[in-house]
Amino acid sequence: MLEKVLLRYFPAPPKRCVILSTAILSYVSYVFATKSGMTLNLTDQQLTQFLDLGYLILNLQSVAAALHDELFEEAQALYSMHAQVKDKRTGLHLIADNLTARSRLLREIVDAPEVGGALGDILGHDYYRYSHSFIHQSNASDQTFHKDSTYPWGLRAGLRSHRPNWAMVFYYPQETTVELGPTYIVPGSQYWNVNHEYNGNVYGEDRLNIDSQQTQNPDAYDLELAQSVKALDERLEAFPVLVPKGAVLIVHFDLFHRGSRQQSAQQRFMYKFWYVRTMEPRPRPFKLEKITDSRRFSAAAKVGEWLTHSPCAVPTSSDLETSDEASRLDRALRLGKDPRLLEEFQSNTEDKR
Ligand SMILES: O=C(O)CCC(=O)C(=O)O
Repeated sequence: MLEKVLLRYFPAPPKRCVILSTAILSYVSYVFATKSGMTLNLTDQQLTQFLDLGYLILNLQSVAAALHDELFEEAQALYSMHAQVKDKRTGLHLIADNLTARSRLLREIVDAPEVGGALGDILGHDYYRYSHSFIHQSNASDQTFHKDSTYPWGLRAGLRSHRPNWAMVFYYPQETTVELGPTYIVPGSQYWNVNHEYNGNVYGEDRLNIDSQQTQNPDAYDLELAQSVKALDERLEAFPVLVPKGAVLIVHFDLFHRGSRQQSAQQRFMYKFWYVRTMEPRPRPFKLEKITDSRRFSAAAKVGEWLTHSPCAVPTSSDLETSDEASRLDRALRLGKDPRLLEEFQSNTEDKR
């Protein structure tokens, strides 16, 4: 219908009309979805934060507070059943995978308009919830910083991408303090890498200090973990996600993060979900705002342009000198079409890419 109207008033070649009408329709449906209250879309500031720092914290105003207590109890019950089951695989199925299919209460969280709006803006409105999910309980151990494997259960497969083709949702059914063992994240680390693509390695979680063992002295280990972040990039800094009951953390799939040890008798649960994009990004109005580390500007702008079809002004540069990974990436993205770079990006070895 829209195409017919456009053809009557703008007698352009049909292909151009189709492109124009698709763009207008996408824009109109974006505005309609935003205004109608079906989802709560991200502001430019929130989307910029996601592109820059790789995470967003959402408080779900649309959900009754009592729901979080019920989901805390549900996690507790599943973990006590898990402790009693002898067969490891059966036990694991109680706390992992297809969790939303088994819990009506949990569906209220993932279906909340705040979650749907954010995921719709990051992954496109036809996003898909992958079957892998997990209820994490803090325990006596500290995890090392890692990116989740690109295949469930720690296996190595697929490629990482600056573009948000995948994202994770962490949901906390209780207020989370340092004593309870919060998740630590490294804001901005979604664009920096470690190379673990050596011979025969099937370990998919790209861990920092991969061979490290938790020491007896927790303070010394905290320091070692903080130093592993500095070794990746001097300007990166991890922080604990201390959130009120019922908060949701949305993270870029490649953000470095870790679980931390429990320092109190109280339990802490975190429900984790993986989400995936199923369609190319559609146009939406967007203005990139301030980026906290100028070395991330080109990456945020390039990904922002791809994600929204709105221009984000990537400055050009002809400097190919290398120093730290952050600056190399920044220059690479500014150079854009340099054939030497395209060749390196298509290399089969992670070192070169
Ligand atoms: O338990 C947490 O807070 C984090 C768990 C985690 O890092 C993971 O499952 O990848």
